[in-house]
Amino acid sequence: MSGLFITLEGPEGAGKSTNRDYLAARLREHGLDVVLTREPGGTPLAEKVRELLLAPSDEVMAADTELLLVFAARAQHLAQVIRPALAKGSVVLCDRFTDATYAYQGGGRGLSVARIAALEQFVQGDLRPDLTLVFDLPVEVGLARAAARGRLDRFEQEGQAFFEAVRQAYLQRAQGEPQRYNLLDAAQPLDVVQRAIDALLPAIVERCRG
Ligand code: Z5A
Repeated sequence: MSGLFITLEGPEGAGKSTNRDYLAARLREHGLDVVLTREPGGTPLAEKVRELLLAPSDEVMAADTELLLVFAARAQHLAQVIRPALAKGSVVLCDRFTDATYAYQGGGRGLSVARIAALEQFVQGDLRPDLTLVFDLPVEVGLARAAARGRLDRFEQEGQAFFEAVRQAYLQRAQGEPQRYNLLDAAQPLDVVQRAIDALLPAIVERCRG
């Protein structure tokens, strides 16, 4: 038995967590076993790495350090949560995964795709998401949603140009592999976004059962 690995991606405040919970509820209505998780994080150890990554600090974190921490957390998450859940046939819904690395460390920090791809292969082997929902929205809309939550984390303190590069990296990846990615307009009201998710449900359920 092998499950289905679905990731949710997009810039800040795009609605990934909100819609991950919504999709989980819809899939459970169909009797599917769903595991909800997130990156960076998803295990106690990986959540500690997340704290290191998100905490604002006077010491500038080198881009390579950031990249290695992201993949260190991912290795733990894969070993403890994602691979076991897929092996028992669950649907894994993960809020961010390696597309975020291409977007933030690649697009945002300017690290090369080749370097990220080498670590991806090292840590994941051939495992890739079966389906990725990309929640796209203008940077200023997402930042306004994030700011409304209060204190900004280390990434959220970056400027507009960083987030524009992140957004463009997501869009490029989605265009490059349309069979894996579904691009959703996350600037729409939540009920409109969720109707778009509803439209994807039959195909997702069929793949889970297939
Ligand atoms: N990161 C990285 O650099 N490299 C990596 O490989 C990985 C991650 C995996 C933490 O991620 C950071 O880690 C992230 C990149 C980096 N950078 N930052 N910051 P995160 O996913 O935890 O952080 P986040 O993107 O800031 O999450 P978020 O702001 O919580 O966004 P979200 O999950 O997409 O949004 P949400 O919580 O569902 O919604 C935000 C608010 O908007 C909330 O009040 C909702 O009710 C509202 N909302 C949602 N959708 C709508 C619509 N459609 N209309 C109106 N309002 C809405």
